[in-house]
This record gives sequence, structure tokens and C-alpha cells, in this order.
Amino acid sequence: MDNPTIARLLAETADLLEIDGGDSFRIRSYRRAAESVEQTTVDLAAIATDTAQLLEIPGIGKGMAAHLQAIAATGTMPLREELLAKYGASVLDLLKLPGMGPKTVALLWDAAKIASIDQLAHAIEKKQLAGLPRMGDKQIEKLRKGIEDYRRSVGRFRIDIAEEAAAKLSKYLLKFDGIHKVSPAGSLRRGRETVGDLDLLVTGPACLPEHTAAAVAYVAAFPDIHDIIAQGENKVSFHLANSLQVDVRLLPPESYGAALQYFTGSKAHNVALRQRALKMGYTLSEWALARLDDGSTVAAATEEEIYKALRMDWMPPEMRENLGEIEAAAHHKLPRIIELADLRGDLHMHTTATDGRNSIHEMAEAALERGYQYIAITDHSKNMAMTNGLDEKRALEQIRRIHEVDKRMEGRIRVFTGIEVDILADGKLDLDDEVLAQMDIVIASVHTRFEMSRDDMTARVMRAMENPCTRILGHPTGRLLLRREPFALDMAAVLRRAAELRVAVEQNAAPERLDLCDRDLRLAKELGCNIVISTDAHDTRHLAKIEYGVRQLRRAWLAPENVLNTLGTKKFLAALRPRP
Ligand code: DGT
Ligand code: CA
Ligand code: CA
Ligand code: ZN
Repeated sequence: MDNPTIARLLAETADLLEIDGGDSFRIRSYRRAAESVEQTTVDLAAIATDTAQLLEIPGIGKGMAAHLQAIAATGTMPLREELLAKYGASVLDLLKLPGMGPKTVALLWDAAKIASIDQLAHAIEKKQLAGLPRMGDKQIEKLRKGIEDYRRSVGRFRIDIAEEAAAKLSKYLLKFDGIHKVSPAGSLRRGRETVGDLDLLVTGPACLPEHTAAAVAYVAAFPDIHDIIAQGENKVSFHLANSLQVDVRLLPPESYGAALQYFTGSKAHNVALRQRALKMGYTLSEWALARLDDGSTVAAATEEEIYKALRMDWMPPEMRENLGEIEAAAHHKLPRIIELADLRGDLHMHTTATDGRNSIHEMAEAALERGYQYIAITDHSKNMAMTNGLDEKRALEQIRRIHEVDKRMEGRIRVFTGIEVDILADGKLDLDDEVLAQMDIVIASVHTRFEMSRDDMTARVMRAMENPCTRILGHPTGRLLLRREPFALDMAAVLRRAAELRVAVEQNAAPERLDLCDRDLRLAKELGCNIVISTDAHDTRHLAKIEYGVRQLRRAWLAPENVLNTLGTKKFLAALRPRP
């Protein structure tokens, strides 16, 4: 049991207690414990039997230490089980709906014994919620839409969650004698923003036919497996504790390339590729590219030789969606797409001045370590009160501090002044122009009032871009993957105007956002927009997440020259909209 899981159990217990109308002091003690567990670097499961060591963790008292010990020993704790027995496990799903907190769940339970999303959907359909306190028409409509979004998203997982699972599993598998290579395939390899399941291919001498039994048994013994779905001669499918499905396939080295090609997909790419093979007198399967007439193998060991035999160039997995890549590869006209190493800076990050965890200086050092030539420090503005957003006075103070750090870095990296300023409901920016005009990088973002009509939201964003201080439009649709749909927006109109005004549009690489998405990025390129990619880091470690955004740029076939922050410092500044 790892710390994030323990933290989740504690936080869920707090939610359950609150639904149950528990004592607020007690509820808070569970929440505080969940936060400490989330923060601590000590592996709790490893020290759980040592009460004295548990008590040294802030927020953990005697009672909580006993709960932690119960969790480490049994995977749960009595209070949680008691409450789950009373309300049912599905009650926790209700909390995943937008705007739904424990208090509202308690209300739904008291009024109509609603304890699951299905029951809530049913009650809405039967118009049983009308008349309940805090359940006006607007609120009910919001819930109805939230349920739709939720149902669409269940069963998929964010790319970073899949990536983490793949990394952990690879590390485990590579310890087995005779397993030499592990590669993610499927949607993860293609860099899709979410994955339905995780496909892992494994090869090495241990994967030769007739010898796979031991390796298959080893796969099935992976400690994080929740339940095994199917186990065959060269395949194991299972669920992890977070319910992510994993398909592991063991392949002999001589057909590894064919398997990698097949299981990388996409399905549409494979169908088109198979048609091309047929026309050439070949058949393409997960085992080989073979001749139709005598079945002899043409190519199988590597992807490169398969594509070559089909008279095509090899192409990056991100391009394999049957969106023109087959023709381009056949005519040797694939563009050189952007890669991580092309980037020279990161333009969106937060510090302890608002809701970040690190100082300006720490962010600068971390960016320097990544080899960047420049960064911008862009904390929130005052409209984001819960993040301690900057007002005019503090923003000026922040400019001074950034200058200080910039000087201290002695030219090793340039630290731009900046802000992520809120776009207010009417499209005005949250800070005075005189202050904004003093910043290098002004990112304007929508963080509130998402439920506007498409026309109103479009006008709002347009107005924010008209302000001459705006240099970048931050996370343009405000979506949170699997949690919040993009707000309604005339994206083409916004991008067209952004191109005219030379306002750059942001690809926000945070794996919960990845906004702009690949489709919008393609449109932005077509319309001649300036595009930047940034992490929106709230922690030095988040700077590495740039990679998730790069994959979206690659899926959109962007070249280095389509992205501003591939430019060196001077050229980058010159390419931005001129400062007012
Ligand atoms: P996902 O898991 O929904 O995010 O998407 P994928 O692309 O990972 O799909 P998945 O896991 O069902 O299958 C992995 C790859 O295997 C898929 O991209 C292409 C290949 N594949 C699976 N089923 C078929 C099929 O029926 N026909 C063909 N041509 N390829 C298939
Ligand atoms: Ca998959
Ligand atoms: Ca699969
Ligand atoms: Zn933001």
C-alpha cells in the first residue's frame, strides 16, 4: 500500500463522515491526516508498526496512528467500512460530479435515499428533486450535464496515470531473467491524452514459444495486481487497484516488430496499412508481414523493416491515426515533427507567491537543470482569491523579486516577469493595465464562470485578447480531462483573431489539461497562430510534464518552427506580440 492510496482512504473517510453529519473537528482531523500522508516522504506502509515514528509526522496523533496501522495491515479501517456499509461504495462516485460536495450528498440521502450516480440520474429523470433545498432548475441541469460527462469519461485514464503504471510494471518485468525489452503500445504509445487500457509488449529469450510459462507466471505475480481477467500462453490481462486494465503480451524477438506495429494501432491506421499490404501481395498480421502466395515472412522483427517493405518511411507513433500519414510516408514526405529537445523555455509556472510550492529561485534552478534558456514566472491574479492571487501592489512587488532572481542567475538562464491574469466575466483583465504593461509575459486565462453561452464566452475571450497587454491566451478551453468538459467557445474565431493580434495560444502540458487538444492545435497551425507550450508547473517537479504536451504537438504534426518557445531568447521575444 503506497502513501497516495492511504491518503485517498483517509480523505474518503472524511467525506463519508461529512455525509454522515459527523463532528466537524473529527472530519478535519482526517482531512489534515490525508494531506500529511500525501506530503510526507516517509513510506508509511514500511514504518506502520513503529508508532513513535508515525507520531512524528505532523497531523498524526495517537488515534490517527492506530487508523494508519489498521490500513497498513488490512487495506482499510473499521470506521470507513462501517460508513461504506451504511451508504454503499457508490456514494463516493457522487462526489466526482461537478459542484457536488458531501453536504449536498447528505441532503440527497436524507431527502430521497440517493446514494449513487445511477439513483441520482433516475431521480432527475423522474423530476423527484424539484422542491428540495438548494436544488433549483439550474442546479439540477448542472447535475444532469455532470452525470453525462462523468459517464462518458469513466473507464478512461489520464496519460500520466497510464505512464506511471507502465513505468512501474516495466521496472518489475525487466528484473526477470530472459525479459530484455518492455514497450508500451496502444494509445499510450500514440500519446493520446487518455487511455482506455494499457497495452504492454514484452520480449526476450523468456518469451519464445513453449518457454513462456515461467514468464507468464512472473507477470501474474506483479504485486499491484487487483484481479486477473485472463491468463493465456503468452498473455496476461489484469486490473490494477485503480481499475486500470493492463494487457501484457509476451512475444518472441523475431516477431516483435510486427506485434509492436499491430498493437500500437490505431485501428484506423492498421486497416489502411493492411489494405496497402494486400495490394502489394502481402498480408499483415500481429505476427508478420508475409507473402500472400506462399506465406513466407517478408518482415517481422522491427517496425522499420515492415514499413520499409511496404515502401514507406517509418513514422512516429503519434502520427498513426490514418490522418494522411500513410500517403506522406509512402511519398517520403513526412514532416520532421517537434521533439522535447527542441524546447528552449517554459512560459507558465506558479510559485509560493500564490499556489505554487517552490520559490522563484528554485523554479529557475530547476529550469536551468532542464537546459532551458528562459522561463516566465506567472502567478495568479487577485480574482483567484483561494490561491492568494496577486493584487496590483503585490504584482509590482513580484516583478521586483523576479528581477532579483534574474540578476542572481547571472545570465545562465533568463527569468521573465509575468502573470497569469484572470479574464473576468465581462472579458476585462483582473489587474490594471499600467501594472500588466510592466510584465514580460502576460497570460490571460479563464478560471471562473464557465457556464456561459458560446457567444458570450467567445466575446469574453476576444475582449481579453484585444487588451494590448495580453501576449498569451492560457489553456484556451478550461477543460479538466475526465472531470470538466471544455467550455463552449467558437475556437476557430478565437484562433483567427489570435493570429491577427499575434496573441500566442497555449498548449498547457499539465496532463489534466492538455488544452489545446491535438485537433485545435492543427487548426491553430492552419490559421497561422503563434503557439507556445508550457507546463503550468506548481512545483519544480512539474516542469518534466512538458513531455505530455509535446506528444500533443506531435499528434498535431507541429514542426519546431510552429512553436515559439523553440526559439532562442531574443528571437522568442521578438516573435511575441509587441509590448504596449
Ligand atoms: P484505448 O485502449 O481505447 O485507449 O485505445 P487503443 O488504441 O490502445 O486500443 P486497444 O487497447 O483496444 O488496442 C490496441 C491496439 O491494438 C489498437 O490501437 C490497434 C490494435 N487492435 C486492437 N484490436 C484491433 C482490431 O480489431 N483490428 C485491428 N486492425 N487492430 C486492432
Ligand atoms: Ca489500449
Ligand atoms: Ca488493449
Ligand atoms: Zn490557469
